[in-house]
Amino acid sequence: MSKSFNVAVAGATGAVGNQVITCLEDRDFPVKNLKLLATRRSAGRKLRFKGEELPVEELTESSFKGVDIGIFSAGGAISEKYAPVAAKDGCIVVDNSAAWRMNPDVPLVVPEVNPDAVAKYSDKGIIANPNCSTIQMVVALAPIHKEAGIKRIVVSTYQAVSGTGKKAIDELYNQTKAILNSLEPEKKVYPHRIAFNCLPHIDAFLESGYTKEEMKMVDETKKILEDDSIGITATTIRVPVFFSHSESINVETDRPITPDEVRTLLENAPGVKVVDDPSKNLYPMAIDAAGRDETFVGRIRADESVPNGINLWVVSDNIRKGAATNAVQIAEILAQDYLSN
Ligand code: 3JN
Repeated sequence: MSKSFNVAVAGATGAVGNQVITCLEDRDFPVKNLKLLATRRSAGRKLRFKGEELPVEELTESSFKGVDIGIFSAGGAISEKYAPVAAKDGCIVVDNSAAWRMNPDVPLVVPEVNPDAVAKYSDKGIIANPNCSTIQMVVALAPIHKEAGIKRIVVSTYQAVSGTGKKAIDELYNQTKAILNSLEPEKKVYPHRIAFNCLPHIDAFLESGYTKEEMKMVDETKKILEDDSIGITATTIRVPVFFSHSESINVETDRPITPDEVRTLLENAPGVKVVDDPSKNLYPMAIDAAGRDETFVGRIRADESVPNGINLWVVSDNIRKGAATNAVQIAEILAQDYLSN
């Protein structure tokens, strides 16, 4: 019989944690025992897994004893404090926050791109899951980088409110309803109204004028592709969409590559689905990507303003591939390649 594992989900009641539980079930991850962890406020709630109602327990220092894999989606502060505690107890942490991503002793993994980096988990017992906007970009760009060498990336994102969490999903819904009923919309989550609006502001602003979200895309992409020489600049925008982030990406390559070559490369790339037939109005859209695990790519065309330029439109479900699915895929690599003997 193949092995099964004790798994803990930290932040089980949040938007990503909930999806992690669904992904473990959908992908039939070999779970022996599932422990659902959250703050004391959520303890006692019940969540469904494989037809059973499991209790949510309070996350404490002793939560990880006997746990093989801990998937953390409880925010940076919890990860910073509890990931090393869990690792000390022999639990391998797959962390969804930014807390450990740029630590040189922690691998930053997108299974379609750098699965072998998982091996480095043994340094600290922690593996980091990249930011959602980074994940879908590298899934689409890694095959192009391998084939033609990417010199420069200019990316603009159109990010769904679910990236902020449940309260932002409610805010978009409530503001839209209020406005359509000629009522004054309330704002609690974002500094401005998000309904019928776009905010060029995701995460905190830095002295440089960039936001932290923009710099996560720059720094994490270089780490995952193991190439500090790529020039990357990002503009991240919050849009009134519930699920799936969309990205307009312009790349310049070292060697020439045609849009047809890019199309063929991406049609054969793991985790990618090319949707690119403008004659039939076919291109990736947030509403089609929601609930799916693939990264959808379309509008592949030459940027004729530079010698080796390509433009792409890349869409993926930020809660699934951008967070939960990617984390569970990492757990699958651990289970198959590192923990089965
Ligand atoms: O806003 C989005 O669409 C993605 C948000 C990600 C996020 C939000 C709060 C804190 C992160 C992240 O994953 O980078 C963090 C964080 O862990 O710093």
